[in-house]
Amino acid sequence: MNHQEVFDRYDKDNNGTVSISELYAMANDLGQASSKTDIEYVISQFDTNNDGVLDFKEFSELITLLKNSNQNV
Ligand SMILES: [Ca+2]
Ligand SMILES: [Ca+2]
Repeated sequence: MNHQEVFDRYDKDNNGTVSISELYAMANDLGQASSKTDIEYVISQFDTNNDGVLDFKEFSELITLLKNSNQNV
């Protein structure tokens, strides 16, 4: 899957951003048992415009990092 496909898959409500709850669902999907606190931390690391959610560009950075750490996404 390319980044756009991953983004579309996890942007469940198709509003163009991945929220904490959407990223939480993604982490569970990937077998990464994460608490909401972990997810909030991840979002804070990638949320460059500080709106509390990840847009495609921000999400893409996260996917790049996950791929580099050999996560199967
Ligand atoms: Ca969304
Ligand atoms: Ca953002």
